[in-house]
Amino acid sequence: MGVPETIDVGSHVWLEDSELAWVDGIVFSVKGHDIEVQTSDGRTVVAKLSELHSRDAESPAGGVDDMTNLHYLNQAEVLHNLATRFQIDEIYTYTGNILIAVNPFQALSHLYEPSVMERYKGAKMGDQTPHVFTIADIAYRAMISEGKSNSILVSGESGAGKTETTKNLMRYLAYLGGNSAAEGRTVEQQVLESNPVLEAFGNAKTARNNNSSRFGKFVEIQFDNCGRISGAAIRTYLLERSRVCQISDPERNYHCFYLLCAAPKEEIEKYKLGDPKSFHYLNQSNCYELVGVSDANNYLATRRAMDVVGISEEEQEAIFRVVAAILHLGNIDFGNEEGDVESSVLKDDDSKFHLQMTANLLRCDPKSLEDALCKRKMITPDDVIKKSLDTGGATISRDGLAKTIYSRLFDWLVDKINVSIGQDPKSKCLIGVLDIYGFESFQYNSFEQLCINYTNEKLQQHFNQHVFKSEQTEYTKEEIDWRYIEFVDNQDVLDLIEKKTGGIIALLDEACLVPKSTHETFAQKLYQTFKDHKRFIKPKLARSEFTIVHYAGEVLYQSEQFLDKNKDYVVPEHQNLLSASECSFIQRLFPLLSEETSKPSKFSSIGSRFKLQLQQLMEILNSTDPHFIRCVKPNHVLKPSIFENLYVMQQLRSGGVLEAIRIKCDGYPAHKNFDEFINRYSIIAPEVLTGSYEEKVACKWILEKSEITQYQIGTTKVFLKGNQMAELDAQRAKVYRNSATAIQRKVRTRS
Ligand code: AOV
Ligand code: MG
Repeated sequence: MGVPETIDVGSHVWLEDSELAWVDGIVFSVKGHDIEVQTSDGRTVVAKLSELHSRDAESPAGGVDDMTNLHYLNQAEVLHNLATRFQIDEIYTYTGNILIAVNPFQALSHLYEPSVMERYKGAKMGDQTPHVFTIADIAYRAMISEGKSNSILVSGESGAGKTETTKNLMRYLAYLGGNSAAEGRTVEQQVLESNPVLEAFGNAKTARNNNSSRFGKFVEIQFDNCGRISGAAIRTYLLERSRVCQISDPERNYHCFYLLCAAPKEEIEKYKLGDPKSFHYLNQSNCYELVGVSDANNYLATRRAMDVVGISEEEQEAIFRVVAAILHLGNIDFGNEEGDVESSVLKDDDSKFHLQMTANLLRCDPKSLEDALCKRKMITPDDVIKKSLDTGGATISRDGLAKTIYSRLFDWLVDKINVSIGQDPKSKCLIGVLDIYGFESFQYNSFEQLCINYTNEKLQQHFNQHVFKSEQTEYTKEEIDWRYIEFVDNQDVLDLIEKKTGGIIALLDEACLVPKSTHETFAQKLYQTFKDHKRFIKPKLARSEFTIVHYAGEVLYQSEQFLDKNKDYVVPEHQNLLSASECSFIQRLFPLLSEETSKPSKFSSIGSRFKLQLQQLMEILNSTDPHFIRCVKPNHVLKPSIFENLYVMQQLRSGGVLEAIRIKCDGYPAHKNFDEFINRYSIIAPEVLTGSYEEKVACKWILEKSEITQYQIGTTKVFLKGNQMAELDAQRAKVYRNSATAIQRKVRTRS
């Protein structure tokens, strides 16, 4: 892309560099294929033509708003443009109609003030500096004028700024569609305040992001005929359950645990809490506090947000009581009675205290809780017996209970918010905003990472299809002269994961159903099945690990916990314990099940359900007009003003931004049907309308009269380069102006 074909001495160039991606320099001499470049950092380097890109030495100091307007369109210029803008806090840049948002890692509050929203209201792309508000505004106007649902898809890797961007989009939509005359809590307030509530329970500090979303979210904002927000629905996807009882340094558990430990004194006393360091579920990591964040303030803010979304005082009390119970539950340890390693008992007085506390808070019987943790009912041909679990089994049982309670609590919150905001059954149009966990590649990648990365593959394909396929299919259909642009299609990765028979999820389900399977037999099955798959790698000497070559890079997965994590199964002892709780809130989290659904043989697959949810999401997205925002993380250290070139470059490449730029510019960004084109522009050449005329010929004539070159005429449409439509509009406006002046003159001479 953009490599010069020949080069002269004195040319300004970008030179490939292993550390900076590109350095700028000037061609000093050309000897055959060897080009000597003097770089701005004082080196002389001999390079090949293919290692150079043209550099625009006269580029505007503040960069350009839209990459498609770059004088030289190449990777180095694109990167330089983003970096230049980033240094002056211009974090938003368009690439055609895709918005690129670089995370500033500092509060730029002047960008989001109400007066700024006012300014962006109804403004066209290009009228104002690029902004998320423009994207929201365009989606809103398109929805009103075309009566069609729109969606805004925010993507980018973990910590790139998706959630913050989504919140700004929602604030702006609430501003546009808000009902200032309404009394009491408005729908839009509830929609906005659902964010802090869900973040308290579904976000946590990870190695990549201090406020990482550990669930996916699609918010459908519904509008009435007048364009006012009339309802909303929040769908969430796969909360990471393992975090509740397992974290590693320097991560944290879900925010709500730390918020509650920082609650006012009465609550701490009531729940017998205290220092987060004293709880096993929190002290597996050394990180307790977040820089610049007050858990105490956030606790109060979360309670206020809960009020707004319609969670009653009693419900809030029950929610935090359950959160406290989980902390105490995690501190119950198990030991053996002398000489009996097969069974387990409470380890010490401390464990007895925490058991008592957990039972109190969950409003259940302490002895039943102890039995539910340490014993299992076994059905033999003759009898039903209670078998003791060993200490390992009891610990797994304890953690399983904690995860189940927490995920039921989270689902309850989402349902409650949905019921309280309410859906508008009459609404015909919606704007969907998608904020889903970004691509993840950690040192240890488990089932959750597979699901997260699978989601990102799906969305990447949607983006590809939209930007690339739709554009190219159109050109081919219209039989215009068009060079096919190659792009990396990821259908093969998707097949690898989701294919109905023989995909990874299907094989995992199979393994979960066969009693003797282990993660190793599962991995062996993968190795056999995908021996020759381009996107699957068996690492040397691996027994249970595997690598998937994702669109955004390779990820090594450890399969140890895959089988367990894929099983959505609540132990009947836990179910019975909690459905008998004296607290109606907890009872409702665990409604009684029919005998059929509570059988252990009834396997319900989390992976398959997730796959289905994703399919449904894609169906919704496919029925809407999409708008894309690509978030970019400028550095690994989460600090302001640092722009790591190579890291940004990799994100632009893997996110398809570079190819999107190329296709936009190489192709014809503006398309118009013949009749629409004639309707709009025949005023420039009215003679084309006389008598019977052929549409195609008429279009051609209008274009020639306007002195537009390089256009293409397809079988039903006219295709134009980026700025040609604006040029035609300018000519059309001029004709109107002239005729208006002529009419005025006539009127004046008559009177
Ligand atoms: P993510 O949603 O993309 O990650 P976030 O939206 O949580 O990332 O952004 C991470 C952090 O970057 C935020 O907590 C802010 O500190 C900062 N940030 C992002 N955007 C802005 C902005 N526009 N202005 C100021 N600061 C910002 V993940 O949820 O991990 O994939 O699963
Ligand atoms: Mg997020």
